[in-house]
Amino acid sequence: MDGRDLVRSVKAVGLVGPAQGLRTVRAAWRRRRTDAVGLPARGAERARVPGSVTGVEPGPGGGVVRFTRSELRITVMTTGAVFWGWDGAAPEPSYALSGTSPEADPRAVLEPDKDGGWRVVSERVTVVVSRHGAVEVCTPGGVVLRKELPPRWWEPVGGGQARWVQRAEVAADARFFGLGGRAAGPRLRNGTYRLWNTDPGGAFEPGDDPLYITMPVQMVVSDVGTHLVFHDTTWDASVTLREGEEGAGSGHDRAGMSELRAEGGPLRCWVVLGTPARVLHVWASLTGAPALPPAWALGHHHARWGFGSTQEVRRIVAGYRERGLPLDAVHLDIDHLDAHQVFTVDRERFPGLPGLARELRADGVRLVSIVDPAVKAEPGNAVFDSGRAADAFVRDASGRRVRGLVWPGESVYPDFTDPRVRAWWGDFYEERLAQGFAGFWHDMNEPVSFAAFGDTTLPRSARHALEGRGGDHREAHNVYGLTMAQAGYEGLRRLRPDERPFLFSRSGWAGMHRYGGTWSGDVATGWPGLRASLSLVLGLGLCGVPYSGPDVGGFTGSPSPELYLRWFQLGAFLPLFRTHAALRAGRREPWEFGADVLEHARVALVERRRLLPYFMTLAHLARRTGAPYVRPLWWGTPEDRALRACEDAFLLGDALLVAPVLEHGTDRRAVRLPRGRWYDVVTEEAYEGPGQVLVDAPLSRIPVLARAGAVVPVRGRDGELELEVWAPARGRTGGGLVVADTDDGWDEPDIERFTSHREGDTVVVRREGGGEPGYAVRVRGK
Ligand code: NBV
Repeated sequence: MDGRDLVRSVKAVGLVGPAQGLRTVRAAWRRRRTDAVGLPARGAERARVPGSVTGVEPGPGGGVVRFTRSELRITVMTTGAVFWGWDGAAPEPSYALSGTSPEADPRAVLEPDKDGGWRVVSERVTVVVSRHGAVEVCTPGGVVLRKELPPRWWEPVGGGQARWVQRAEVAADARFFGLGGRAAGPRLRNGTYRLWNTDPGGAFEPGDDPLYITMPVQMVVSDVGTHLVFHDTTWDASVTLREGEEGAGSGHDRAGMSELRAEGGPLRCWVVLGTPARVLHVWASLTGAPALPPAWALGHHHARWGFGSTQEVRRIVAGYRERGLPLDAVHLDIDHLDAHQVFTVDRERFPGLPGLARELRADGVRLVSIVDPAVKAEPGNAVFDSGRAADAFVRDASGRRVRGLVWPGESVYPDFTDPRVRAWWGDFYEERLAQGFAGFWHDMNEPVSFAAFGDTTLPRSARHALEGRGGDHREAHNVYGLTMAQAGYEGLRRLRPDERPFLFSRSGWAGMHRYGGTWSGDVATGWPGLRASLSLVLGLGLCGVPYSGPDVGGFTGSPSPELYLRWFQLGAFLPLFRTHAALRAGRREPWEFGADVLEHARVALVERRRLLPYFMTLAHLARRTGAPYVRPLWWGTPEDRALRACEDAFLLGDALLVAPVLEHGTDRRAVRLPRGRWYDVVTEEAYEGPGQVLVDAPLSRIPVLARAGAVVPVRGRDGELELEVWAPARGRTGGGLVVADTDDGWDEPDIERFTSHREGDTVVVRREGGGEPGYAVRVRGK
């Protein structure tokens, strides 16, 4: 047991109590024993590199380059996305891709390059392969964005999974983002980042890594260009990043470096270059469109572990109503279940749930249910009995059902990597829908099994179907949450075909956005946790997961009124706006922190409600273009190094810049502005970018600035959609998009486009193609 294990075992005992504590020790031993028997022993290994080029075979989009000890397939797609795979690796099968295979670019040509190498030339990208297997991805102008050195494999002498390492060089000024949800970002500093979905146990702070969602997706931004790189392997891996150094004109730059070491899986990679917007657009075309949340899910959600009874839920909802505070959803945590068992209800403390749901619904409030994957291993538990009959649970190498320890006690785990099991599990959402739930919150799906030491998950030797290919937990672990989300999403689509499912999941992997969003998980209450909340949302957005948000107020303990308020004010501008806290944590209702906080929180809630049409528009744009709602300041100008360094503010869509207060005792803060004119949305004072300005940040609000010329859809006093237009600077024009949708169904509203310009002192707004805007227009910032 090392130091980390000790901390974890103390935490585990703290969570489950002393009686369970002993069981976590037993569970840890059991997992260790299972692996001792079930995992292949690591014997002697042999190293391998590709060797030298022996020939080529041209094919659509590029072709295959053969080496003495491997072969490399390169395909450039019509979108400009580059795929390359060693040892015969092809794009499929893949958990990340959406299944609609991208089309190879028929115009790309494979031709000889200097020194015995080869290159694939296409309109958007050139890929150069050296004689020894280095792969350079270059812009059409010939600038190298990324150079992958020849890979190295270590192969077990007796056969089996090969480990591999792939090192890449990038520009000296390049900055790294992504790799899933990381608490210490969004810019990823030098260090090693593990790719293994992990419940940190207890609550996490910026230093805790990895967390619940890891993915081998990086966005790399440098002066010469932006690219996204995706190493498509689900296996346990780690990425070491080292930013480069510039030799201050001496010509001796040290390149940036990114090295991926994987415990197995195919060595294959996607690279997309272009602007951040283009890169994510292509990424969404490869991996599928982000799920569109129903309109209500863009409002305010209130959750808590431990409401404890329907009376308490009614009291909270009445508290919001009596104070005139908008509320759209209430989330019930595991305490509403019968002895923590999934798909059950504690009917004593939560009697008549369907009635409660109807009552809340009449007030415009939806109920959301937690769903944990682990099933209590007890005959008589309906899910267990049915899953046993359907052979739905994960087994070990000797064929026994793997048991873990979670909230309901001894539990078994559905194998969501089996399509049959996904269909079986999806049907259980019928029970939830019958209880009146409208949305679903997937938790503990890393998956977690409490353990006093070692990994708090399933044994690495546990067997999984992996879509019929068969394999073990080393390969399936990282996609457990993703495939559970798929099961839930597809089940809901069958059960309620007319409604957009609302689902968000703690764990996931590349591609999870097809099924729903995510949230921060158990972020520690404290100012560092507040900062981590923003890091997670930004980083996930750059990996293609646009809908997320933190536990406002933090998961643990009791935030000071100031911290609570600052968190609330930030949360109001993030896609998932949810207050939540742990069982024994302090209150999180806006009225529990004094009259001032209540009034300031009210302002944030009312502003969120006013901005709902804008959020809905951003949700539609995310689905159609892959662009996240929340974007780093460098989104439109990645070559601006000062913006690249800025981590404490963000763009919400094209129109707004939000500068949250992330420090105690602040009433003014510095804000970095991208170029152009920006208006403080409250004072209407105009600032000119690029540059840094000092802006008031009194307790009553965080600075929000609107881009001059922006046309923003908002909800007017009568509830009708209006256009809020921020005056363009003289001689400039502006505009904005609107997707008017208040629905929860599948209608495809049009994208309406508007332009703004000045005629003398008058600001004129036109619908694209000419004509009146068709909505009330309110001009601001003149
Ligand atoms: O279900 C209880 C909690 C939940 O409130 C939280 O949001 C999840 O992240 N859950 C974790 C399990 C217990 C964590 C200590």
